[in-house]
This record gives sequence, structure tokens and C-alpha cells, in this order.
Amino acid sequence: MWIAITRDVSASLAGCQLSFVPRVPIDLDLARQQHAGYVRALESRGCRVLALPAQDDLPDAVFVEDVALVFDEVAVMTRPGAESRRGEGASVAPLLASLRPMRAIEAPGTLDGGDVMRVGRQVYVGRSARSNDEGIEQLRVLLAPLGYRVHAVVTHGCLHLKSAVTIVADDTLLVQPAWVDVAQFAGYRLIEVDPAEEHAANALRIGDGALQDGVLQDGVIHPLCFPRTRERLEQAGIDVTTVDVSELQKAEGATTCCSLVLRDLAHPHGD
Ligand code: CIR
Repeated sequence: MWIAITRDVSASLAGCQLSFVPRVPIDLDLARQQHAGYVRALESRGCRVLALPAQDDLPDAVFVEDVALVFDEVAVMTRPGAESRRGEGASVAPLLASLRPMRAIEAPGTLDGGDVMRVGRQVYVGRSARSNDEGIEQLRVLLAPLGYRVHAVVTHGCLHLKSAVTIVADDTLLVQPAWVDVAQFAGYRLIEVDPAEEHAANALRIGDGALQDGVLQDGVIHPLCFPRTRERLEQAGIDVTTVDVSELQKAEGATTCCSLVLRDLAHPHGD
């Protein structure tokens, strides 16, 4: 029903890109254990996980979300804003090509998957240090015939749009109001992160509100270290699976960034 593409942690993770968090030592073994726990969480939420081997020469390659966007109709290889990350897509593209028709963002466009949030047919794209106007425009042109509408969103003080806002249920967004103007999401139900948990807006939703064998399989994977925001999510009726991703957070990642989640069109009902 859902496929999640992941990639094992690079031996060189400590050399990752960092923009808004200070560089602190990363325990590589622990990062690998935590990543394995994340993969188990994906499986527990009903994903069939396709795990790519680590790319040890590419520090940020575990963050597969940034190199591609996957819709039901098409997959789009992005062109990451950080030059050090442009080699990561080459090994993801052949796998995606077996699952979707392929498109690509071309130079001088740049786009990171972490800047792209789909809510139904609306696609919000962060205009960030990583994603430029040209990249956003290319995506707009590419998706328009498929019935998606692209909206550019300015973020401030964070790496990606999905550092500031993620979808957690149909028409429900988890937001960090300090990093994005929430007025642009006025039509949605908004859940704010707890003020003490600055980085808590990045939740990974698995599900689409549909029943699976009569059971609603929909919920989010969320970092363990944000219990207050978790409580807010649960009070809003959202099913939360927590994962300890402390070492990946030191590399400025969280839960959406470590997978590409797509509908398994060959097995839409999990059979
Ligand atoms: C980077 O700066 O590119 C990586 N260290 C972190 C990327 C995290 N990606 C994401 O949240 N989508």
C-alpha cells in the first residue's frame, strides 16, 4: 500500500551540511541504530521499505527526501541546492523509474524535497536557501497539467519548509509559527508546536485518511524528544509513533527527510 525508500547512514555523516544548527559530535553507531529504528517505525506504520545501501562518500545521502518528489502520477528528480548533495540522486533515480514516470528539475533551478509539502492537489514549496524561483517555476509548469497547484512560501530561520510545517492529517498541519507565516495556511486546521520544542514541526505522515480493511491506518512518525508537541497531536486525534533520532537531528535532519514515501500503485490495498 505504501512504499518507503530509505538509505543507510553514510560513514561520513559528520561532514554533513549544516545551516541553522551548530556542529556537534555525532555518534555514528548510534545514528545507524536510530536509523534502523526509524525503518522499523516505517514498517510498523504499514510501509514496505526499499533500503538503498549507504553512500559513504556523500555525507548527507541518508536524507533521501531531498533528492526527489513522488506523486501518484510522476516522480521528479530535484536538483538539490547544496552542491555537495547533487550526486545523491543518481542511485535513487533508477529505483523510482521502476515505480513512476520520471521528470527532473534542470539547472539553474534548485529544489530540495524538504521544501515541498503536498496537501491534496495543493503543493507548497519553500523559497529557501536551497530552493530557488527557477526550481519552483519548473515544478509549477511540470505539475500544472496533472492538476496540482504550486504555491511558493517564504520561510525564515529554518532549513526547509518542512522544518516549519508538515501535514499530519487531511487538512491538518503541524506548524512552527516562528519560521513561516501561518496566515497562508488559514484554510487548514493548525496545530502549533509547543513553544519549548522549537524543532518539533517535522512529522512524517503515513496514510491518506482511507480505510484499510475497515481500519483507519493513518498517523505520523515524530521525534521522541518532543513530548509536549506529541501530546498536542494526540489531543487532536492523531496517532503518533515516536522515534529517537537525536544523532540525525545533529545533522539537521528529522523524520520526513530520511524517506521517500509513495503509494504502492501495484498493490494499492496491500495485497
Ligand atoms: C542538509 O543540510 O542538507 C542536511 N544536513 C540535512 C537535510 C535534511 N533534509 C530534510 O529535512 N529534508
